[in-house]
Amino acid sequence: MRTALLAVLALVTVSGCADRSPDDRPNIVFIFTDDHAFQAIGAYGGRLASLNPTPNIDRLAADGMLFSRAFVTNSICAPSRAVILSGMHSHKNGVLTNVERFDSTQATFPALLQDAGYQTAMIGKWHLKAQPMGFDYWEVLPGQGKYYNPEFITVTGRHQETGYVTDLITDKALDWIGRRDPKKPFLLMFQHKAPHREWSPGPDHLSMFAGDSIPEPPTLFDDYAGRIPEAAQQEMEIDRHMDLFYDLKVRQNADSTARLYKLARANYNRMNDAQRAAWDAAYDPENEAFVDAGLTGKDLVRWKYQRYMKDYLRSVASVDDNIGRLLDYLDAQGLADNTLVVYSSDQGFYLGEHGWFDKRWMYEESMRTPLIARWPRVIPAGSVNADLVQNLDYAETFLDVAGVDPPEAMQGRSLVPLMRGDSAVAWRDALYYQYYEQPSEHNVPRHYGVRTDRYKLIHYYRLDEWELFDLDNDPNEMHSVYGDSRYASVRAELKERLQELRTQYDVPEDTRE
Ligand code: SGN
Ligand code: CA
Repeated sequence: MRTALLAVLALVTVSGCADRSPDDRPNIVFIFTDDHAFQAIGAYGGRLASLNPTPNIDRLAADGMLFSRAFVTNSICAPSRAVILSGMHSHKNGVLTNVERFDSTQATFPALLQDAGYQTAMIGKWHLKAQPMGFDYWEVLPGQGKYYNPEFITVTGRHQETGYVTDLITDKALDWIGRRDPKKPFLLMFQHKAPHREWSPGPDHLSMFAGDSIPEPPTLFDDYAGRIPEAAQQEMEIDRHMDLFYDLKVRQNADSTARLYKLARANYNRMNDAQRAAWDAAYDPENEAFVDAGLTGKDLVRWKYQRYMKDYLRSVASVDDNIGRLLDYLDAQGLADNTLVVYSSDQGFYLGEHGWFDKRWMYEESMRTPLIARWPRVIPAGSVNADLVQNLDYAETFLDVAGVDPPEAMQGRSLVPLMRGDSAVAWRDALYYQYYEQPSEHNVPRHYGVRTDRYKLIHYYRLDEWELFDLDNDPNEMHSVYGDSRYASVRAELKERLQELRTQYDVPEDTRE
């Protein structure tokens, strides 16, 4: 199949057609961030929207389609990336947790697009351990990467650059688009490190939101009473687990563990003199006032939440500015009309909901992910789609856009019919989810489950505990109704649906240690 396609392309080139009529298959720009919660995107509305955090991402939504119910299959970084590249669930692509190395030789959509004559590039956070494959050009951060003066890896080795990571990744992306062969379509994977922990803002945004009070979520002081007992034993609370120095930049009052203290010092020491001077000027006065105030209890949690959210939104603001640079560039080059631009993140994130930061759980804030697509030739401007879509669908979507047949083994579905606004398309009614990374940082138990339009059933399979949420009555997932007799038939139906999905996706028992 691939060979046949290559032969056709070779013929086209040999006969000179390519010169007379350029290959006008659509370009694809995949903008991907790390841990960007939909709650922190203006176009998604919600309690933070009035702060106007993302005017450029919102521009994509205004000119394209916002998917209001987009989810991941496994809410953690490397697994999400592997699902996106392979179009298969974690148990099929081999990356169950952040620990496994991605097998880059398996079929991925970039490699298939490259075979089909696309120019392909991967720039920014990769996080899959193996060397990237299927790209004409790649330049990636080692592991998580650093915010200030980061190292990059290319095919020739590793080097360090001066500057802020989000700006540098954008410089490289624009540079690559400028260097490509304009006669061929391209795929650009433009993948940011921000706004991942430790949420270090760039030099242009250090004082943003300084005088603002960020609205709190209603569940900031959750007591976990309505959930499995282990919900109270996670290690991702703003109160108990967020570090003053590493996470919140209060070097004047470190309460750090040795590990986090070392990380915090290393981040601070990476900055050059000018960067550090700007940093200190922004943080020191507030930090000193904080130390003097000697806050405790809920007041301390509230202060930590404010500092967390401001740094998170500042990191997002830099991403958004840089997306603006990219969109302006596409406009200026006349590329916007025939380019599918997709905005997404590797999963959602807790912005204080349930008192948390981080992700991993099948609860809405982390199972959901932002998904916005602009493609002026196909997608009606300002449209919203509420179907249950997943990161599992991206690979087949991109192949469809390029007119390439997906391999049999891929498990998602192309979103192109939804993008066209085709209301006749029969869509899935349930999503499968599984999280595997336990024991691990943040102490979230392994679980799998099903989410439908209205309900979510979660099985903590090593604890043999269950939760069931009625999302219409309890959108914040505070009270599991698993044991409520009024939900007996719903529970039975969902268990059956869960089993069907496990069969459909060919999910084996997780017998790992
Ligand atoms: C680091 C962070 C965690 C985070 C994981 C996974 N800790 O280990 O808070 O959950 O990354 O993030 S840190 O103290 O080292 O910052 S992921 O995006 O790679 O999945
Ligand atoms: Ca991540």
